[in-house]
Amino acid sequence: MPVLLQSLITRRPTSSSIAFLRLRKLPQDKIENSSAIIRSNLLRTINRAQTPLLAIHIRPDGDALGAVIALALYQKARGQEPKIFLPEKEMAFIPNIFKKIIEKKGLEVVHEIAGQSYQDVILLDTPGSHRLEEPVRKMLEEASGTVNIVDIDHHLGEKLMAPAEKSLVSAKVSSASELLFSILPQDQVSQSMARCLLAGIIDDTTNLNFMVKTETRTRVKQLERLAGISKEETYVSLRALTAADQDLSAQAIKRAVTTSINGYKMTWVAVSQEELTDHHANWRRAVEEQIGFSTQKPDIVLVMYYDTKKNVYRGGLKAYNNGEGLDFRPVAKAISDGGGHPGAVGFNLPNHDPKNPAATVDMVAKALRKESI
Ligand SMILES: [Mn+2]
Repeated sequence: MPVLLQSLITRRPTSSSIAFLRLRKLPQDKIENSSAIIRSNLLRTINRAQTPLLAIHIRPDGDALGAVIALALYQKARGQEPKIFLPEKEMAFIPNIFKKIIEKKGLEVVHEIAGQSYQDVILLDTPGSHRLEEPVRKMLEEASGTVNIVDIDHHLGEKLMAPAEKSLVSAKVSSASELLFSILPQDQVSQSMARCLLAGIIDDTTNLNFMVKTETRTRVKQLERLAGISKEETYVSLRALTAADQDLSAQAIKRAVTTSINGYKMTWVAVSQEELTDHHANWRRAVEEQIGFSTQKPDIVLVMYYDTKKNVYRGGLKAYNNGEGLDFRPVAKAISDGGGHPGAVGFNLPNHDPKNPAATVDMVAKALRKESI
């Protein structure tokens, strides 16, 4: 065996290699890190950054958007020049409630980073660097050490993306929006900022049905006052629900039926072709998540409905509560060559009789049992 290899294998740590290990910056996990010192650290950096880049996670949800837009509004009002990074392709998916504020307040959104250098980067609602948009991740990797990174997040367990003293991480809040609200000076939260923060909390909590923490309700009440709009109105505009959607959702939820499958609680609801008009658009997600996040705590939600675009009855299975972790893909495949994600699948129901939805439920239940769910 070559001497070098031999020495590598048999090497014992010397005193200098131990010192090296101690000095080396080991990757640290995101743990609760929200002391008063961290909060004031964060606010100081937020207040000082002259032209920061603000970035959020890929495929941003309402919480990420609400938090990043609220922060941009706050900094802009103080005379700073924040830039929000959002890929061009995401622009079409930004809910109107946010789009209007970006336009009305003239917030700067950038789609590229190439060539630009930023002294400060503020990350929001992003669990780890694998959830950053590619250009942002690349820039942070290349500029390692020279960029001042700040992180505001409510996901624990992933790797830190900023130094611990610049990472405000807390799971005592519902959302990044709530966390940001908790550090901003109350008298500097404008109506537009409040609308964004409220929308962020309502999106992550599905209208306060999920992840509600000790102070969430109080903060939502404060934000409703500052925003001059209720959480219900916010939920409706976030989900882009029409009046017809709201009526249908309410009716559908009332008639939902719960049954048991191999120890899992499955709640189902059926919506027929006759119930749907041109005024219905986004009712399905509202029905499904309001059932899923309800106090009944079903593990599986089955929605059977007429798909007005595909002109066929379809079914959707979604996992909630104890059902999280189930894989419905084999079931969707078996029913009618359907598919999707493990916990959320769709499939055609060519033999569905809207007058007898229970028969379809039996068929789906059989398929679920057969795939040993
Ligand atoms: Mn979030």
